[in-house]
Amino acid sequence: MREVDRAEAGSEKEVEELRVRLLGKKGEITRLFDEFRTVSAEHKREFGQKLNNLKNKATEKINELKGRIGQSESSDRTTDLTMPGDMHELGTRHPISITREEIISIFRKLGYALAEGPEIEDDYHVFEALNFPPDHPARDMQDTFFITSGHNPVLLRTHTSSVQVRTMERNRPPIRVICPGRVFRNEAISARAHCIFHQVEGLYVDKGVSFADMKQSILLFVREMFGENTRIRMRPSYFPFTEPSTEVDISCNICGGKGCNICKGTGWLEIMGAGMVDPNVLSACGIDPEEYSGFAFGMGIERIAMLKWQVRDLRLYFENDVRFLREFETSI
Ligand code: 2U9
Repeated sequence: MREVDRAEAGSEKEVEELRVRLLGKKGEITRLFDEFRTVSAEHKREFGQKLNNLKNKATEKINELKGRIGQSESSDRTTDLTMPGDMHELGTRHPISITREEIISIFRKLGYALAEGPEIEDDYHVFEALNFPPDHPARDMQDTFFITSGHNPVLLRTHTSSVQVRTMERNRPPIRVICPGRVFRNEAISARAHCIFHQVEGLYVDKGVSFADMKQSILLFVREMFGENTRIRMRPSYFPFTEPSTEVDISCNICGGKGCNICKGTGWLEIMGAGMVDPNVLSACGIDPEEYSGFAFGMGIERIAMLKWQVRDLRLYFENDVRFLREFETSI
Protein backbone atom coordinates (compact mmCIF):
# COMPACT_ATOMS: atom_id res chain seq x y z
CA MET A 1 0.00 0.00 0.00
CA ARG A 2 2.80 2.38 0.86
CA GLU A 3 4.52 1.56 -2.39
CA VAL A 4 1.34 2.50 -4.25
CA ASP A 5 1.15 5.74 -2.28
CA ARG A 6 4.70 6.67 -3.16
CA ALA A 7 4.48 5.68 -6.81
CA GLU A 8 5.51 8.46 -9.21
CA ALA A 9 5.64 8.79 -12.97
CA GLY A 10 7.14 11.48 -15.23
CA SER A 11 5.40 10.63 -18.46
CA GLU A 12 2.39 8.86 -19.91
CA LYS A 13 4.67 5.95 -20.78
CA GLU A 14 5.80 5.59 -17.19
CA VAL A 15 2.18 5.63 -15.91
CA GLU A 16 1.32 2.84 -18.33
CA GLU A 17 4.36 0.84 -17.18
CA LEU A 18 3.18 1.29 -13.56
CA ARG A 19 -0.34 0.14 -14.47
CA VAL A 20 1.03 -2.99 -16.16
CA ARG A 21 3.37 -3.70 -13.21
CA LEU A 22 0.53 -3.47 -10.65
CA LEU A 23 -2.72 -4.26 -12.42
CA GLY A 24 -1.72 -5.94 -15.72
CA LYS A 25 -2.49 -9.66 -16.36
CA LYS A 26 0.74 -10.63 -14.63
CA GLY A 27 0.82 -7.58 -12.38
CA GLU A 28 1.72 -7.68 -8.67
CA ILE A 29 -1.84 -6.96 -7.45
CA THR A 30 -3.39 -9.34 -10.00
CA ARG A 31 -1.09 -12.07 -8.68
CA LEU A 32 -2.29 -11.38 -5.12
CA PHE A 33 -5.86 -12.02 -6.33
CA ASP A 34 -4.64 -15.42 -7.61
CA GLU A 35 -3.13 -16.17 -4.18
CA PHE A 36 -6.48 -15.25 -2.57
CA ARG A 37 -7.69 -18.75 -3.44
CA THR A 38 -5.04 -20.31 -1.18
CA VAL A 39 -5.93 -18.19 1.86
CA SER A 40 -7.63 -20.10 4.69
CA ALA A 41 -11.35 -19.50 5.22
CA GLU A 42 -10.86 -17.60 8.49
CA HIS A 43 -8.55 -15.02 6.88
CA LYS A 44 -10.37 -14.77 3.55
CA ARG A 45 -12.63 -11.86 4.59
CA GLU A 46 -9.82 -9.66 5.97
CA PHE A 47 -7.46 -10.51 3.08
CA GLY A 48 -10.20 -9.87 0.52
CA GLN A 49 -11.01 -6.44 1.94
CA LYS A 50 -7.35 -5.39 2.01
CA LEU A 51 -6.84 -6.66 -1.50
CA ASN A 52 -9.84 -4.69 -2.83
CA ASN A 53 -8.61 -1.54 -1.05
CA LEU A 54 -5.19 -2.01 -2.55
CA LYS A 55 -6.62 -2.42 -6.07
CA ASN A 56 -8.85 0.68 -5.65
CA LYS A 57 -5.93 2.67 -4.28
CA ALA A 58 -3.70 1.63 -7.24
CA THR A 59 -6.42 2.48 -9.79
CA GLU A 60 -6.95 5.89 -8.13
CA LYS A 61 -3.22 6.55 -8.09
CA ILE A 62 -2.83 5.67 -11.75
CA ASN A 63 -5.74 7.92 -12.76
CA GLU A 64 -4.32 10.74 -10.64
CA LEU A 65 -0.88 10.41 -12.25
CA LYS A 66 -2.45 10.32 -15.74
CA GLY A 67 -4.38 13.51 -15.04
CA ARG A 68 -1.34 15.30 -13.65
CA ILE A 69 0.85 14.37 -16.64
CA GLY A 70 -1.84 15.33 -19.16
CA GLN A 71 -2.00 18.77 -17.54
CA SER A 72 1.73 19.33 -17.28
CA GLU A 73 2.32 18.14 -20.84
CA SER A 74 -0.10 20.70 -22.22
CA SER A 75 1.29 23.45 -19.98
CA ASP A 76 4.82 22.58 -21.19
CA ARG A 77 3.89 23.65 -24.77
CA THR A 78 6.23 26.33 -26.08
CA THR A 79 3.55 27.75 -28.39
CA ASP A 80 1.23 30.26 -26.86
CA LEU A 81 -2.00 29.68 -28.71
CA THR A 82 -3.37 33.03 -27.60
CA MET A 83 -0.61 34.92 -29.42
CA PRO A 84 -1.62 36.69 -32.67
CA GLY A 85 -0.54 34.76 -35.82
CA ASP A 86 2.63 35.52 -37.80
CA MET A 87 2.22 38.25 -40.43
CA HIS A 88 2.86 37.05 -43.97
CA GLU A 89 3.42 40.16 -46.05
CA LEU A 90 1.79 40.04 -49.44
CA GLY A 91 4.08 40.48 -52.43
CA THR A 92 3.41 42.97 -55.19
CA ARG A 93 3.22 42.43 -58.92
CA HIS A 94 6.27 43.57 -60.84
CA PRO A 95 5.84 46.88 -62.73
CA ILE A 96 6.71 45.08 -65.99
CA SER A 97 3.91 42.55 -65.39
CA ILE A 98 1.45 45.31 -64.48
CA THR A 99 2.30 47.23 -67.66
CA ARG A 100 2.21 44.12 -69.88
CA GLU A 101 -1.25 43.18 -68.55
CA GLU A 102 -2.54 46.71 -69.12
CA ILE A 103 -1.26 46.82 -72.72
CA ILE A 104 -2.74 43.37 -73.47
CA SER A 105 -6.12 44.26 -71.95
CA ILE A 106 -6.37 47.43 -74.07
CA PHE A 107 -5.67 45.53 -77.29
CA ARG A 108 -7.97 42.69 -76.21
CA LYS A 109 -10.79 45.24 -76.23
CA LEU A 110 -9.83 46.07 -79.84
CA GLY A 111 -10.22 42.39 -80.79
CA TYR A 112 -6.58 41.24 -80.61
CA ALA A 113 -5.86 37.66 -79.49
CA LEU A 114 -2.80 36.80 -77.40
CA ALA A 115 -0.01 34.83 -79.12
CA GLU A 116 3.24 33.57 -77.63
CA GLY A 117 6.24 31.74 -79.07
CA PRO A 118 9.73 30.41 -78.28
CA GLU A 119 12.55 32.60 -76.90
CA ILE A 120 15.10 30.32 -78.57
CA GLU A 121 14.44 30.79 -82.26
CA ASP A 122 16.07 30.24 -85.64
CA ASP A 123 17.48 32.79 -88.07
CA TYR A 124 14.62 32.19 -90.51
CA HIS A 125 11.81 33.30 -88.12
CA VAL A 126 13.76 36.20 -86.56
CA PHE A 127 15.49 37.64 -89.65
CA GLU A 128 14.94 35.86 -92.98
CA ALA A 129 11.12 35.88 -93.09
CA LEU A 130 11.16 39.47 -91.82
CA ASN A 131 13.05 40.75 -94.85
CA PHE A 132 16.37 41.38 -93.10
CA PRO A 133 19.12 41.51 -95.77
CA PRO A 134 21.96 38.97 -95.28
CA ASP A 135 24.41 41.69 -94.22
CA HIS A 136 22.07 43.47 -91.74
CA PRO A 137 23.97 44.47 -88.55
CA ALA A 138 21.40 42.69 -86.30
CA ARG A 139 22.69 39.42 -87.83
CA ASP A 140 26.12 40.17 -86.40
CA MET A 141 27.51 38.44 -83.28
CA GLN A 142 27.93 41.96 -81.86
CA ASP A 143 24.16 42.43 -81.68
CA THR A 144 22.56 38.99 -81.37
CA PHE A 145 23.23 36.03 -79.07
CA PHE A 146 23.83 33.05 -81.35
CA ILE A 147 23.55 29.51 -79.96
CA THR A 148 24.72 27.70 -83.10
CA SER A 149 26.39 28.82 -86.35
CA GLY A 150 26.06 27.70 -89.98
CA HIS A 151 22.92 27.59 -92.09
CA ASN A 152 19.77 28.88 -90.30
CA PRO A 153 21.54 29.23 -86.92
CA VAL A 154 19.73 28.91 -83.58
CA LEU A 155 19.68 32.18 -81.58
CA LEU A 156 17.91 34.12 -78.82
CA ARG A 157 15.14 36.18 -80.41
CA THR A 158 15.92 39.90 -80.66
CA HIS A 159 12.23 40.80 -81.05
CA THR A 160 8.90 39.02 -80.72
CA SER A 161 8.16 39.50 -84.46
CA SER A 162 8.98 35.80 -84.93
CA VAL A 163 5.73 35.04 -83.07
CA GLN A 164 3.74 36.98 -85.69
CA VAL A 165 5.62 35.12 -88.47
CA ARG A 166 4.64 31.79 -86.89
CA THR A 167 1.04 33.01 -86.44
CA MET A 168 0.79 33.94 -90.14
CA GLU A 169 2.31 30.58 -91.17
CA ARG A 170 -0.46 28.75 -89.30
CA ASN A 171 -3.48 31.02 -89.87
CA ARG A 172 -5.33 32.80 -92.68
CA PRO A 173 -6.43 36.45 -92.38
CA PRO A 174 -8.14 38.16 -90.70
CA ILE A 175 -5.30 38.00 -88.15
CA ARG A 176 -5.22 40.23 -85.10
CA VAL A 177 -2.61 39.24 -82.50
CA ILE A 178 -0.78 40.84 -79.63
CA CYS A 179 2.57 39.22 -78.77
CA PRO A 180 4.26 39.99 -75.45
CA GLY A 181 7.59 38.43 -74.52
CA ARG A 182 11.20 38.55 -73.44
CA VAL A 183 13.82 39.49 -76.01
CA PHE A 184 17.63 39.43 -75.99
CA ARG A 185 20.19 41.78 -77.48
CA ASN A 186 23.93 41.77 -77.07
CA GLU A 187 24.18 45.22 -75.47
CA ALA A 188 26.12 46.70 -72.59
CA ILE A 189 23.89 47.23 -69.54
CA SER A 190 23.22 50.87 -68.63
CA ALA A 191 20.42 53.09 -67.29
CA ARG A 192 18.86 53.10 -70.78
CA ALA A 193 19.68 49.64 -72.19
CA HIS A 194 19.71 46.02 -71.04
CA CYS A 195 20.59 42.77 -72.78
CA ILE A 196 17.22 41.32 -71.73
CA PHE A 197 14.04 43.31 -72.01
CA HIS A 198 10.33 42.89 -72.75
CA GLN A 199 8.35 43.81 -75.81
CA VAL A 200 4.77 43.84 -76.89
CA GLU A 201 4.21 43.66 -80.62
CA GLY A 202 0.95 43.67 -82.54
CA LEU A 203 -0.13 42.61 -86.01
CA TYR A 204 -3.34 43.19 -87.95
CA VAL A 205 -3.71 41.60 -91.41
CA ASP A 206 -6.90 41.62 -93.46
CA LYS A 207 -8.31 42.89 -96.76
CA GLY A 208 -8.08 46.68 -97.01
CA VAL A 209 -6.15 47.44 -93.79
CA SER A 210 -4.73 50.96 -94.15
CA PHE A 211 -2.24 53.35 -92.56
CA ALA A 212 -5.24 55.33 -91.26
CA ASP A 213 -6.48 52.19 -89.42
CA MET A 214 -3.04 51.90 -87.83
CA LYS A 215 -2.98 55.53 -86.75
CA GLN A 216 -6.43 55.31 -85.18
CA SER A 217 -5.64 52.04 -83.35
CA ILE A 218 -2.43 53.52 -81.92
CA LEU A 219 -4.25 56.70 -80.88
CA LEU A 220 -6.89 54.64 -79.09
CA PHE A 221 -4.17 52.68 -77.30
CA VAL A 222 -2.16 55.68 -76.10
CA ARG A 223 -5.29 57.45 -74.84
CA GLU A 224 -6.26 54.40 -72.76
CA MET A 225 -2.68 54.02 -71.50
CA PHE A 226 -1.62 57.62 -70.86
CA GLY A 227 -4.87 59.58 -70.59
CA GLU A 228 -7.58 60.81 -72.95
CA ASN A 229 -5.90 64.11 -73.80
CA THR A 230 -2.75 62.41 -75.12
CA ARG A 231 -1.82 63.36 -78.68
CA ILE A 232 0.41 61.41 -81.07
CA ARG A 233 2.79 62.35 -83.84
CA MET A 234 4.48 60.09 -86.35
CA ARG A 235 7.98 60.51 -87.73
CA PRO A 236 9.18 58.61 -90.81
CA SER A 237 11.51 55.73 -89.99
CA TYR A 238 12.91 52.55 -91.46
CA PHE A 239 12.53 48.86 -90.50
CA PRO A 240 13.22 45.93 -92.87
CA PHE A 241 9.80 44.40 -92.09
CA THR A 242 7.52 47.43 -92.61
CA GLU A 243 7.05 49.93 -95.45
CA PRO A 244 6.25 52.72 -94.83
CA SER A 245 7.60 52.75 -91.28
CA THR A 246 7.17 55.26 -88.48
CA GLU A 247 8.30 56.14 -84.97
CA VAL A 248 5.39 57.15 -82.75
CA ASP A 249 5.68 59.92 -80.16
CA ILE A 250 3.11 60.90 -77.52
CA SER A 251 2.63 64.37 -76.08
CA CYS A 252 4.55 64.45 -72.80
CA ASN A 253 2.32 63.09 -70.02
CA ILE A 254 4.18 65.18 -67.44
CA CYS A 255 4.00 68.71 -68.92
CA GLY A 256 1.18 68.05 -71.40
CA GLY A 257 3.43 69.09 -74.31
CA LYS A 258 4.75 72.42 -72.99
CA GLY A 259 8.28 71.07 -72.51
CA CYS A 260 9.90 69.80 -69.28
CA ASN A 261 12.98 67.92 -68.18
CA ILE A 262 11.29 64.52 -68.77
CA CYS A 263 10.68 65.28 -72.48
CA LYS A 264 13.90 67.35 -72.61
CA GLY A 265 11.95 70.44 -73.53
CA THR A 266 10.48 68.95 -76.73
CA GLY A 267 6.95 68.21 -75.44
CA TRP A 268 7.13 64.72 -77.04
CA LEU A 269 8.15 61.23 -75.86
CA GLU A 270 8.97 58.35 -78.18
CA ILE A 271 6.93 55.27 -77.30
CA MET A 272 6.86 52.82 -80.19
CA GLY A 273 7.60 51.96 -83.80
CA ALA A 274 5.05 50.87 -86.37
CA GLY A 275 4.39 50.46 -90.08
CA MET A 276 2.56 48.68 -92.87
CA VAL A 277 3.79 45.08 -93.14
CA ASP A 278 6.24 44.80 -96.04
CA PRO A 279 4.75 42.77 -98.96
CA ASN A 280 7.87 40.54 -98.91
CA VAL A 281 7.06 39.56 -95.29
CA LEU A 282 3.45 38.68 -96.16
CA SER A 283 4.66 36.53 -99.09
CA ALA A 284 7.28 34.74 -96.95
CA CYS A 285 4.48 33.79 -94.53
CA GLY A 286 2.23 32.47 -97.30
CA ILE A 287 -0.15 35.45 -97.45
CA ASP A 288 -0.84 37.07 -100.84
CA PRO A 289 0.15 40.79 -100.60
CA GLU A 290 -2.07 41.54 -103.62
CA GLU A 291 -5.11 40.42 -101.63
CA TYR A 292 -4.18 41.40 -98.09
CA SER A 293 -2.44 44.24 -96.27
CA GLY A 294 -1.59 44.77 -92.64
CA PHE A 295 0.02 46.94 -90.04
CA ALA A 296 2.38 46.05 -87.20
CA PHE A 297 3.76 47.87 -84.20
CA GLY A 298 6.27 47.20 -81.45
CA MET A 299 7.09 48.72 -78.09
CA GLY A 300 9.44 48.07 -75.18
CA ILE A 301 7.49 47.38 -71.97
CA GLU A 302 10.31 48.80 -69.80
CA ARG A 303 10.12 52.06 -71.73
CA ILE A 304 6.31 52.31 -71.46
CA ALA A 305 6.54 51.63 -67.70
CA MET A 306 9.35 54.21 -67.37
CA LEU A 307 7.20 56.86 -69.04
CA LYS A 308 4.12 55.96 -67.05
CA TRP A 309 5.84 56.05 -63.63
CA GLN A 310 8.95 58.16 -64.31
CA VAL A 311 11.37 55.32 -63.63
CA ARG A 312 14.80 56.80 -64.31
CA ASP A 313 16.99 53.71 -64.52
CA LEU A 314 16.15 50.52 -66.42
CA ARG A 315 18.32 48.45 -64.08
CA LEU A 316 15.79 48.97 -61.25
CA TYR A 317 13.43 46.53 -63.02
CA PHE A 318 15.95 43.70 -62.73
CA GLU A 319 17.33 44.27 -59.22
CA ASN A 320 14.08 43.36 -57.41
CA ASP A 321 14.80 45.74 -54.53
CA VAL A 322 11.58 45.54 -52.49
CA ARG A 323 11.69 49.29 -51.80
CA PHE A 324 11.31 49.84 -55.55
CA LEU A 325 8.73 47.07 -56.05
CA ARG A 326 6.60 48.31 -53.12
CA GLU A 327 6.08 51.61 -54.92
CA PHE A 328 3.77 49.78 -57.34
CA GLU A 329 1.61 48.26 -54.59
CA THR A 330 -1.37 50.49 -55.38
CA SER A 331 -1.03 50.10 -59.14
CA ILE A 332 -2.39 46.52 -59.08
C1 2U9 B 1 5.78 41.11 -88.62
C2 2U9 B 1 5.78 42.24 -89.40
C3 2U9 B 1 6.09 43.46 -88.85
C4 2U9 B 1 6.83 44.99 -85.66
C5 2U9 B 1 7.34 46.37 -85.45
C6 2U9 B 1 8.50 48.04 -84.59
C7 2U9 B 1 7.93 48.66 -85.66
C8 2U9 B 1 9.39 48.70 -83.64
C9 2U9 B 1 10.72 48.50 -81.67
C10 2U9 B 1 10.12 49.35 -80.62
C11 2U9 B 1 11.08 49.50 -79.51
C12 2U9 B 1 11.37 47.37 -80.95
O1 2U9 B 1 11.34 47.27 -78.36
S1 2U9 B 1 11.89 48.00 -79.41
O2 2U9 B 1 13.28 48.14 -79.49
N1 2U9 B 1 9.80 47.97 -82.62
O3 2U9 B 1 9.74 49.83 -83.80
N2 2U9 B 1 8.15 46.72 -84.47
S2 2U9 B 1 6.98 47.57 -86.48
O4 2U9 B 1 6.68 44.79 -87.02
C13 2U9 B 1 6.39 43.56 -87.53
C14 2U9 B 1 6.39 42.44 -86.74
C15 2U9 B 1 6.07 41.22 -87.31
C16 2U9 B 1 5.47 39.77 -89.21
